[in-house]
This record gives sequence, structure tokens and C-alpha cells, in this order.
Amino acid sequence: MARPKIALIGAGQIGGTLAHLAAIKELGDVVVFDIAEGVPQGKALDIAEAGPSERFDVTLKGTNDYADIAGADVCIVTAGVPRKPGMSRDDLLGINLKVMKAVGEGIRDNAPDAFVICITNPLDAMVWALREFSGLPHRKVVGMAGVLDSARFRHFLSLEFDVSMRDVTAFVLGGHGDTMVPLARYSTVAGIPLPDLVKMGWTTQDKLDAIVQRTRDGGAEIVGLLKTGSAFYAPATAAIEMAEAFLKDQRRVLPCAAWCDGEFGLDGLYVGVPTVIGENGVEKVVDIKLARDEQEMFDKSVDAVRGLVKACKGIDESLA
Ligand code: A3D
Repeated sequence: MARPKIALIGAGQIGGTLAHLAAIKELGDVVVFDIAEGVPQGKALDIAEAGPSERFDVTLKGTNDYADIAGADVCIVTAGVPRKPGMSRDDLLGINLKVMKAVGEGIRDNAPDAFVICITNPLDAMVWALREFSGLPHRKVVGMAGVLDSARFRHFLSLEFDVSMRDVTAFVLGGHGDTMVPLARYSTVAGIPLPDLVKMGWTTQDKLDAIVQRTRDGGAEIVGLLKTGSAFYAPATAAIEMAEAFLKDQRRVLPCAAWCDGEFGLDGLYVGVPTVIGENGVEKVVDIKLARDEQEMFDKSVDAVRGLVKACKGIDESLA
């Protein structure tokens, strides 16, 4: 049986890490595309040369030609520009929208059956634009944010409780940005919800609030430390988790920026919600009932995403 084909659009910090992880996990043959000449070729060769030590049997190819992504089963898109200190994700909108147009058309013409995972920021607007430009079915185009934001939340909670990260589950909903909504009552240690852990004296509400805020600021914390770019190891790992769920039809329940048309009372918008990911892409949006305060936070987040989508339509009239 032929190995799956994984196309990585963007060979920067995240793209290179994705290629390395996909090869080590033997998820499939990897094609790395970028407009920068030599960069995808150099990274693909460098990673291929790790094969004898890592003992993986997949091929890696770097390219500047979209024809090489033909027939890809998965496309992971990181093409564009990342944040620098002092920039918000939204500051990237104009420049990355143009990139989404080129990438969307490249995928439409060469890999129309792929499951597409967008990582480029501002995430919720870029995944919407990428879907519009590519014309692929909505269930086959998703954004990676919730898996990363939840992982950050889980990491901080495991530090607070001094327990294994494996036993901490967390849910983060809404847009990927300052309005993201970490849901405390759906986040647990071995099934015990966070509000119960506060009652049990494992932590205080103030400390929990501070962890929620640190999660919201998780991307900015790394940008502030790196100074020259944004996070890439954990973002790549999160996207690989989603790609694997699709390729292996795992039906994982993962928070993604997914198309909601009816779910959560939305009439056609990409926003972070719990989904089931399987062989058809988004098999289902898990339409949970939110408490009043959660709904208020979610609505604020939805408004912010709507604002960005409107701004995209203002910049590129083919989207209006
Ligand atoms: P970086 O290392 O700069 O890589 C981006 C790559 O895109 C570069 O190699 C560019 O040459 C390439 N590129 C630019 N224009 C095009 C084009 N038209 N076609 C193909 N390739 C192109 O950035 P990065 O890998 O650190 O980050 C990539 C994106 O992910 C940025 O927009 C970040 O803001 C975003 N990001 C999102 C998250 C989320 O959780 C959603 C987390 C971290 C970073």
C-alpha cells in the first residue's frame, strides 16, 4: 500500500519541525514547499540524513513548485509571517491574507482531496480565507490552535498540581487570541474538574485565574523570550496530533478552529470548538452547552473573529 503523502506549505521554524516529526513518526512521505529557494530543499535533505540514525523509512523532498504536492493526503500550512515582540496576531492580517490566496489556489489546483490544517496567524481568519481561496469542503479545512492552547493550559496546571501532564485534561475554546476561552469546569485532573480541585484545596481561585491568563498569553510569553519569532515546537506537535488523527482515522476529540454552521448558534464561522477528527476530516463538532459566563466569553471571542473576517473581506474583494 502506498504511504500517505504529507505536504508542508512553509518551510520555516514550524514547517521544519513538522517535517522532522512527520518523518520520525513515519506518518508518510513528506514534501516541503516554500517560496524561498533552497530552504525547503536544505531542510528536507538535512532531515532525510537523520533517517539512518532515527531509522525511518519515508522520503523527504523540498520544492518551490506546487506540482510536487500533487495528490497530498494532508497539507499543513505555516506559510506567512510570524509575530515579533510588540505585535499582535492581528497585525499579520494583510500580509498573510495574500499568502493564503497563493496557498489556497495551490492546494485547490494540486491537492483538492487533502485534509488541510492551517497554522498561519491570525488563525481563525486565515483558516476561513484559506477555505474560501481553496474551495475545499469545510470539513476538510481546519485550524490548529485549540490543541496547542489546551496543551499550554495542561502544562501550567500540571506544574501547579505537581502531577503528570498525562493526567491533566483541558478544554480551550473560542478564537486563538486574547479572547480565547479556557473552560475550567471541563478541565480535569484524572476526571476531577478544576472547580472541585479548588474546593479540595489543591489550588485557589486566584491561582487558577492567573493560570488561565498565562494560557491566554502563552504565545506572547514565548515571543517575548525568543525575540526573533514565535513558538514552533509545541505548535508543530499539536498539528501533527491532528494530522495523525485524520490519517489513522482515530476519531480523536480535539479542539480545532472548525466551521460552525448551526453549532454553538453560529451561522457560518470558523472558531475554536471541540471536534471529532477522523478519516473524513471534521466528523463532528461537539456542540456543548455553555454556562452564562462562558457564553459571554465565547461571544466576545466570536465577535473578535467576525471583525477579522470582515477586515479580510475589506482587503480582498474576491472574498466579499
Ligand atoms: P517562519 O519561520 O517565518 O516560516 C514561515 C515560512 O513561510 C518562511 O519560510 C517563508 O519563506 C514562508 N512563506 C512566506 N510566504 C510564502 C508563500 N507565499 N508560500 C509559501 N511559503 C511562504 O514562521 P513560523 O514557522 O515560526 O510560523 C508560521 C506561522 O504560524 C506564522 O503566521 C505564525 O504566526 C503562526 N503560528 C501560529 C500558531 C498557532 O497556534 C495558530 C503558533 C505559532 C505560530
